[in-house]
Amino acid sequence: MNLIAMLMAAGLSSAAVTPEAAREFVQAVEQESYSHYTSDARLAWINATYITVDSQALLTEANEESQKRSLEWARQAAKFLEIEDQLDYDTRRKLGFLARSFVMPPPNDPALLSEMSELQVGIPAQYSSYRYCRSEDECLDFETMNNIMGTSRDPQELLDIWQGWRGVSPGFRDDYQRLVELMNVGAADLGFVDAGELWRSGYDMPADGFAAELDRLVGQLSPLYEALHCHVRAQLNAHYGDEIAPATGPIPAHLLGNMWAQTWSNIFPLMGLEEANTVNITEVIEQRGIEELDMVRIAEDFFVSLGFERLPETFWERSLFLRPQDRNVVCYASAWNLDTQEDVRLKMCIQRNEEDFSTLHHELGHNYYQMAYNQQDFFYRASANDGFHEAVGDTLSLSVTPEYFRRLGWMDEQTQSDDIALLLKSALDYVALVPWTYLVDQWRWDVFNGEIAADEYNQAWWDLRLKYQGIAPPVARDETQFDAGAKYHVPASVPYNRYFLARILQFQFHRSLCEEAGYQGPLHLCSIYGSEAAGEKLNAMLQMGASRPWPEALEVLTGSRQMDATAMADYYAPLKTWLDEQNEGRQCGW
Ligand code: X8Z
Ligand code: ZN
Repeated sequence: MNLIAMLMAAGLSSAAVTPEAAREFVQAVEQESYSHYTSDARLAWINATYITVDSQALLTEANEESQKRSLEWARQAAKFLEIEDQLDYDTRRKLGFLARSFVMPPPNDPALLSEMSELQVGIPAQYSSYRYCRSEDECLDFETMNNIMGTSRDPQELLDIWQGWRGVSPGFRDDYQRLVELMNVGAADLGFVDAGELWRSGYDMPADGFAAELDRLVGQLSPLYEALHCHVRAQLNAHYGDEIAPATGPIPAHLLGNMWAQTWSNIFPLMGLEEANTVNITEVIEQRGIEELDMVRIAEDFFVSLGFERLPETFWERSLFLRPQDRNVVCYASAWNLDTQEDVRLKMCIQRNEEDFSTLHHELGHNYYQMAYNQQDFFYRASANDGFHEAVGDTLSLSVTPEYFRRLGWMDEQTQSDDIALLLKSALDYVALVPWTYLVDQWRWDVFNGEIAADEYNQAWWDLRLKYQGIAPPVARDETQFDAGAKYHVPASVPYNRYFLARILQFQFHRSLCEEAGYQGPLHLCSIYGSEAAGEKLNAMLQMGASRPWPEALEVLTGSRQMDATAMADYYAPLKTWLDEQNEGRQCGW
């Protein structure tokens, strides 16, 4: 049924703005949205696992159609929201979703809308098709390059790979700039100041309040981050010397073990605690011959130990687990649900290492969330807010402890683990992520609101990285480059604050689940593995989906309605004390 027919069927005319009409409208639209969901998802899946001219063209067309539909619905929803005081809870909440759940707000003008749809598909396709040729006959894909960033200690090689990857983005800098303009037109057409305000408006609180909330949370964690930065910089200096890794000022971005210096655990061996008894998961994977699919099974087993069902057979049949050799795919890991029921899938080019072991828990967290809320109304088949979706699997990763390794038989009973080493390794990922996950959208918000002009993209990017992360580029950068664009989520227009929220939430979740599991002791040694009580508690929140404002979902799991970074700060408190001792006499900051 097309839109007009649907509105007629719902007995609507533009004049009928009544609670009854609003309810019927929401019901009809919910049904129609659902009827398009699977075919749209299949097209997106095909395009992500088979990037060709044809799959892109089909997806572009379908995008355009669905954007047009959403736009009509958003307009109508806005009208009904004028009488929101008279509406029942569900109608009001669902209308709110219809009016503002856009990441890429479509402009009213059909020509602009179509242009946007093309960029929306084309820019990520360019990103995913990139290879860096370091010699005439050696062209590298992203996974290979990221592996080198994680394992090489040769500064020349690191620099070469770091620069080489940044060849991915200059080619779409102009396209991105145009996309920003179009998104702002679309946001304005929907009644928002700009696309950034629209992005900030999806959190059951005023957009400004949300921005202030992030500032509060990042502030709670900055002493911990600065202590970590100070110690890491000193260790890098000891390893590489003043020329490569100066003892003061910002850390050069190519030395931290990751393409974007976002997680740092790959340089744990340089932290001077090599002798500590932590389990090196990469080594275990190699020594025990654990294959890619075995890694997925291990992550699945964790969920099963909490009382969740096994993944459906179709998951194993339909997922993409390895990078195909014969075609371009979007390798960046993501978890899908093709029918909002049981057709869940993973799309990932799994590497047999510790980083991907953790990413697998992250991705299955998405899939289990999707299945937990599949009994909700269609519009509520989403997470409480986007940070919740990103936090589930990472919460489980905090339970990957020595106790868990013992249960897997990866560590013998006698081996004593070193608490500081464990905490440091974990902080190199999760604490390092804090300023990074905060600043990516600080940059985008300022790009959207014009504070960062189109000819300042790169300078502004590095200013933010310096300010919040204390990181600097290893070679001079200029405006012919587009270093923000070298991060997947920028060309793919995936909002990034969700990962910041997830850092805060995962520690709140972990604390509550450990309590539920009856655990007593330091939280970094708690593993909820095998606790059905914890699983039940988690599931109680997951199955709510987006049906209630996120503070209520948070309350169900943690008893609190507030996001609170003290759970994270407390978790790392013993490390903070140790770092402060190490840093004594050092000049910290940058
Ligand atoms: O993109 C992801 C997931 C998919 S939603 C692998 N993450 C962020 C990133 O890699 O940049 C997880 C942590 C941060
Ligand atoms: Zn994710």
